[in-house]
Amino acid sequence: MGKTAKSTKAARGTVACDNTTINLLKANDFVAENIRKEMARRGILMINITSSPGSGKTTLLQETARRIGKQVHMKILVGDLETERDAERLREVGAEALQIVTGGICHLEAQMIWQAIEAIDLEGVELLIVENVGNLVCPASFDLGEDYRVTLIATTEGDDKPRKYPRMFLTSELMLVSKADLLPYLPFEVEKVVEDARSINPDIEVIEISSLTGQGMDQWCTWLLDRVTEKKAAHATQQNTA
Ligand SMILES: Nc1nc2c(ncn2[C@@H]2O[C@H](COP(=O)(O)OP(=O)(O)O)[C@@H](O)[C@H]2O)c(=O)[nH]1
Ligand SMILES: [Mg+2]
Repeated sequence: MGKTAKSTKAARGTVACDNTTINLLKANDFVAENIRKEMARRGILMINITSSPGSGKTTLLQETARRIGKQVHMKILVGDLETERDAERLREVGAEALQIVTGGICHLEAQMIWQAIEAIDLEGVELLIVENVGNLVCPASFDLGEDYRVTLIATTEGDDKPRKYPRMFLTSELMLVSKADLLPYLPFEVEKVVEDARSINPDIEVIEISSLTGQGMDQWCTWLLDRVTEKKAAHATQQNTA
């Protein structure tokens, strides 16, 4: 390939828009903003759940669906590199879940969410939860158009993670210290994790939870339901002034 041909060819992972090439993250943010507008138009609260693999995201969502699935119309999108396993686990407890298989990509991107929401019926939905691919690194950089980002840190993964993966904690509104039932058996200091997370993001809220014993589940469900109420109130105000 000659030099000229090379220079006019859009690089992989870029979007050519008129004469402007928008880089991958800018393109992601453009789609994320459209998702945010669509969710605002519909009054749907959107939550992006992130964590390392195995920190308890799907188990938490199963337990959440069991507890508030009848009070609030909820749908779940769940991302993984391969398999439909998490969506199946969520459907087993009566949740409406759609699996996004990324085919090897280590995070969800806004355009994947856009495609997924076109494939599901959002009529009457009040809460859309996205379980991101298990990874504390890449998902931190991709805005999905969510209202809130919630990051789990499990007692089993060590209390040094916030400082090692700061961007995830910087961009999250809520940190759930999961598998709290295992605290008596592990060298994990909740105070240290909270201190480290707040040194990065002073506003981050914290709830200790255990999907197994139910510890913190009422607090988490109340947090979610309060945000659903706020979103609906903002939607109603917007419609009245339109
Ligand atoms: N002890 C304990 N184990 C948990 C808890 N939540 C999840 N697990 C276990 O942790 C493993 C990974 O959970 P999963 O929900 O699949 O994590 P994900 O990869 O973040 O979705 C499973 O074996 C769960 O049974 C919890 O609160 N306490
Ligand atoms: Mg999972």
